[in-house]
Amino acid sequence: MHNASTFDFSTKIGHTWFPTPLFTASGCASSGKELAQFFPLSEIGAVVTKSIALKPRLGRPTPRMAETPSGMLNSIGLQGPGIDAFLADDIPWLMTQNARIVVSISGETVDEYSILARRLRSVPGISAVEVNISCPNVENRGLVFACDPVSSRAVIEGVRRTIGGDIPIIAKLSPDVTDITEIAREVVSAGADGLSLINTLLGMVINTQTMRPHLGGKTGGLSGPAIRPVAVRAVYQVHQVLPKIPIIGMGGIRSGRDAFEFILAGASGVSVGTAIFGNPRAIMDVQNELKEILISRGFASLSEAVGYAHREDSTGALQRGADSEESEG
Ligand code: RRO
Repeated sequence: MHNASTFDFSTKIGHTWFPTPLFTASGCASSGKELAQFFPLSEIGAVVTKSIALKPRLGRPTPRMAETPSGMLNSIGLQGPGIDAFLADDIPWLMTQNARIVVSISGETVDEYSILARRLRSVPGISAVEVNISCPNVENRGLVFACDPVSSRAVIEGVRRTIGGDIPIIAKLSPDVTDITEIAREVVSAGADGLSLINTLLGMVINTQTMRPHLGGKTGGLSGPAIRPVAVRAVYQVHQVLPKIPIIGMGGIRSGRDAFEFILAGASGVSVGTAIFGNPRAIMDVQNELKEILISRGFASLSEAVGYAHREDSTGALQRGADSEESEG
């Protein structure tokens, strides 16, 4: 049996190495200032920052959140300080924390993504750039680039060309498409080194007292355990067609067991998002639990477990004590 000191928990995206596969999910921890009160940010794989736009944005009208069965809807609308203030304040602060940093970017046009990439190119201390082409809360659904293979490719090609070869690019995709593998193939051939799967699903709540949409922006992005099977399915499908491409899996992860499910589906890393709102230490809890599960199931490294569910031979799973696995939940 391996133990905590010999087990290799590290993961890689492009040429960047992370000591653990646990990431914050973009948008759920801003730039990490609040989370840093609860644990040292350097102890997780990386902080993935809230998607940053070129200019400061106030976001959508309130209310911006709604509770839903086993989840929540958000309609933030890319509120944020804009790239200048972000580079002046957030990045230097994250560096004082010794955090690994994945910067998430969001543009309204293909050119805006390239301009953002140019701004990041020479900034030291950035481990990767997450290119968010799947925000559901944009004014015009035509701006959800990840719903269209041609637009997805154009954004990623532009960022790749601008940012050069030194910083890995992770494309964040939407589950609201007929075939997510088609978009995944397109962005990878355009130069993405990894994929974040999945962004929120477009949803809606109507207030039955007012008889009107609850959210100021009417529709919002659905997250939390309600979407976990959709996310696991997306990771499984994409890993099947692109087995060498690192995937960061996310969608309703609350425990090490949930994270393990994503790893088995084919994720090389996992992000915790919505769970942070209820438990700011959730990501540390998931990290410790996932490591324990992997060791107890006899894996010598995280990478050995990535995509295990795709193996046809189930005897390995039995040897690893599948009979005694805790109940699904
Ligand atoms: O800011 C948002 O409303 C938002 C974004 Br950018 C996103 O990518 N996903 C989401 O659920 N909300």
